[in-house]
Amino acid sequence: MRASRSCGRRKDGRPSLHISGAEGLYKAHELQKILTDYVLRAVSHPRGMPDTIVITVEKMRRKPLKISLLSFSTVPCKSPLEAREFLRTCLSGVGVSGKAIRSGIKIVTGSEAMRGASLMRSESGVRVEPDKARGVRVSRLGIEKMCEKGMSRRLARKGINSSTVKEAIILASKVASCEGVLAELCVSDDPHYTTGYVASRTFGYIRIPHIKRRGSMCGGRVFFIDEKADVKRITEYLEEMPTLAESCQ
Ligand code: WAQ
Ligand code: MG
Repeated sequence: MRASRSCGRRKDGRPSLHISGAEGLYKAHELQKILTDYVLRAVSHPRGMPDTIVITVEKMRRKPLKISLLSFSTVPCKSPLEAREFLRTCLSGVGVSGKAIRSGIKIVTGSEAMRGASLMRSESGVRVEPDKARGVRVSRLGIEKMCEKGMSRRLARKGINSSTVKEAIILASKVASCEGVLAELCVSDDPHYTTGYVASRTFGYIRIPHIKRRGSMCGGRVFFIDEKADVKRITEYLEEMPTLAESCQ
């Protein structure tokens, strides 16, 4: 699902403002409920009322690839400044250069939220996503029923069993499973949602409270990739390969 609002032609040539997006892999009998949920989500989003909602439903013709769900944790963090210190340490620990980290922070704190994510070379900090205005949109991702139950139970114990957190962990797990991706940085574009995360195969999914100030419309995602990684192969995997998270710790 993608929901947007037209706002005249903007400086960058983009005709509309991104409001909300969502995607998943579901069984046919779940379709009616999911469509209702997605429409409701689009029309009650804190970024505002959309004037266009596009929903695409596709039958998957290949079996989803089984991937493992990342482990998750939360760091105690009280301010955007502390958040930056923490995410710098995590990202440099997996080989992302200071330059790339600075460029990544610029993207997720910019007010022009993209619909998708930026792909960034982890040494040079060069952005290589094919469409800079749209970004790469991770799609065709789901979670196996038992795995979801286990995850919900563990999140509920911490009082954070929301669809925002669950969808973010599922997305981060697919991104981390992609060969050539080192790490991800995410800040929600919802003005009231101030918890972001960093994720990687090495350190899992780490939630970072107060990564942005309340009320800010900024947000975004950056996938840091190997300096020499094949951009086309990564984009195809993230956008098109169906994946199902299944193994839960
Ligand atoms: N593929 C690529 N990028 C995406 C996708 C996607 N499927 N969905 C969103 N983005 C990008 C896009 O640039 C958005 O502006 C940005 O990410 C933020 O999206 O554990 O809600 O849907 O409490 O606002 C983190 C949860 C929530 C932290 C993240 O992101 C926690 C969130 P949002
Ligand atoms: Mg959002």
